[in-house]
Amino acid sequence: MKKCKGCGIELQDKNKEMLGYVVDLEQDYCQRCFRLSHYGDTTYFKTNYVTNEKIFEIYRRYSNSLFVVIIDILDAFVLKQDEILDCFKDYDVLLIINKTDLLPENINDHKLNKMVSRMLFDLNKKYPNIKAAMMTNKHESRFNEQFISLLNDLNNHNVVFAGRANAGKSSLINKLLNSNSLTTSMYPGTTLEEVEIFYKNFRFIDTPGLVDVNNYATHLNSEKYRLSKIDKMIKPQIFQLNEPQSYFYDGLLRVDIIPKEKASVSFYINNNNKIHRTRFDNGDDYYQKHYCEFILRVKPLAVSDYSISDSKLFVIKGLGLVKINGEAFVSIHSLASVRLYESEVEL
Ligand SMILES: Nc1nc2c(ncn2[C@@H]2O[C@H](COP(=O)(O)OP(=O)(O)OP(=O)(O)O)[C@@H](O)[C@H]2O)c(=O)[nH]1
Ligand SMILES: [Mg+2]
Repeated sequence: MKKCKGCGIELQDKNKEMLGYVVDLEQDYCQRCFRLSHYGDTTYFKTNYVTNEKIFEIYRRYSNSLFVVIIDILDAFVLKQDEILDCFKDYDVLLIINKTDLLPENINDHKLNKMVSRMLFDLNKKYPNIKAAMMTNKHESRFNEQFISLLNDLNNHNVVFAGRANAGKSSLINKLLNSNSLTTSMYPGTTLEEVEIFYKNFRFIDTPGLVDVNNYATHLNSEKYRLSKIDKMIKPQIFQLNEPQSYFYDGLLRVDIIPKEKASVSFYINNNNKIHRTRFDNGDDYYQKHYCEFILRVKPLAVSDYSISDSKLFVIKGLGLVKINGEAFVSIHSLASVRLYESEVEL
């Protein structure tokens, strides 16, 4: 049985419409990987192929390995409230906080180090199986060297790269190998099966990504996902307010803020999308008038109310962050199927 070198799917030359299709079984990459890598073509994306149960089965098969668990920095803000690390509680874990290059400029290395070490200190109490942690994009030139030396210290030659879909697992292995052999893409669900790669004295195992039902990505169509995914260093959009205001991020998010006196709100979202602001009294009107823009949404927005007294950071997974300063009453309207998180980490 021959498998695709990019995504791990079993290759077949019988059915063009099915995953794993190749014209000739001599080929190393399936049609889906080829078209995805060369043309960014997502026609062959089947969102329901990978299930978490199937991934847990893979993890169990490699239970004596070291698990390199890769976390997107924007998810890392709420790692303590997230259940992802429970999936690895029986395994030795090397935690990688990835994509720190997306954070805005004002979060310098010092601030980031402080944030991450505080978070790890707390996490380690609950998860003593986290043996080490690293951040990517910091001291990038020495990352590979430091990573390999850490693997040698941890003394396990079987290394599974695991975590949520799109966290950057396959990209990280490519970076370590200095190659493009694994298929990567901006869409979640790229890797379909485990892929084994031998490197130096290690056996690396790339795995498909766990589906996160609390992430906007799981609920958006590919067009809306592409437009709202944060893929560059965030430039926050900041607003001051001393009267009630409503803020709209297309049809994806609405934030109503009723300040006691003065307040400010910062949106950390994809830079190409502009937040629309209107007076709170006009909020419902605006929402109705622009409803057809919001039709791309697959689920209605649900409202969560908060009374805040100084500064609060809300994490809307897969969409961004909203930071509010000041004493205020806040209503956040987000996709009903997505859980809102309040971050304990200060930005
Ligand atoms: N900005 C930034 N983007 C990254 C980084 N690492 C990976 N990416 C991007 O994140 C996206 C997902 O990368 P993949 O390597 O395909 O992620 P994955 O975890 O293998 O995804 P699945 O196979 O779907 O589970 C791609 O668009 C990568 O270019 C990083 O450090 N910084
Ligand atoms: Mg992958």
